[in-house]
Amino acid sequence: MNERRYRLIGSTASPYAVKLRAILRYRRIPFDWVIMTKALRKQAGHLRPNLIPVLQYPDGSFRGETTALAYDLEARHPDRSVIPEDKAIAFVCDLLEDLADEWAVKPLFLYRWWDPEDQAYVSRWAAEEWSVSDAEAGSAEEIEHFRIRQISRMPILGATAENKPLLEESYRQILAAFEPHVGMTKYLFGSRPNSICRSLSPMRKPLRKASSDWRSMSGTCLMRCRRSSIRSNASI
Ligand SMILES: N[C@@H](CCC(=O)N[C@@H](CS)C(=O)NCC(=O)O)C(=O)O
Repeated sequence: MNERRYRLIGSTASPYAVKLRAILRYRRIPFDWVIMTKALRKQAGHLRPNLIPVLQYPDGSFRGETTALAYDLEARHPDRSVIPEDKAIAFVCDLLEDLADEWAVKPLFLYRWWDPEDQAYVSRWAAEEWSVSDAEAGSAEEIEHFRIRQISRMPILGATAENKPLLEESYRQILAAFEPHVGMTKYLFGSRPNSICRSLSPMRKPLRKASSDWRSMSGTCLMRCRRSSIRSNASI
């Protein structure tokens, strides 16, 4: 490993990995993007909880939890901060980031794993990069293992038939609430990207790819989050 660089170990199928990648890119912190292999899973196996992504620091240590990592990176690298200077706005930003990380992931999970068409698409995509079984990455066995694994986790995320209307409605409400505040030339809370843009924007990508419902929403604020990310050199 290059002594001076971070390594972000994740998967393009993980919104949290893509969130942290956008932060590192926008903040111009040198890093390498690495797919989570079985060997790397073992190396980072001591982390609790053991999730994706993992950031390997230049000193070789592994750490998890994207929000905690984003704050630690703020302490270590002062330039191009994604935390608003005004403390009240920074608090609201934190709250909305929490909404994206802890709630928006529920409709995401539902949209990914509800329809057989979406299940097939996402399991093919993620099984190349996630390595959750002993089967070869990307093999038919790994794809099926991943599909069954994720579907079995739907109740844990609350993505059940009972909750489906609620999750879909709350997702539409989140989009509607953000809609007036995001544009090609404006970010939430100011003139530059912040942590909520970084957190919410990756939710768009899996949803766009996975969900037929999402296809009709492609002109929404999350799409503009994506375009503004590209403009600010923080492409997700
Ligand atoms: N709060 C964590 C959430 C990370 C997370 O839930 N990652 C998912 C993938 S998107 C994961 O690793 N799930 C467990 C698994 O699939 O084994 C963070 O921000 O890093």
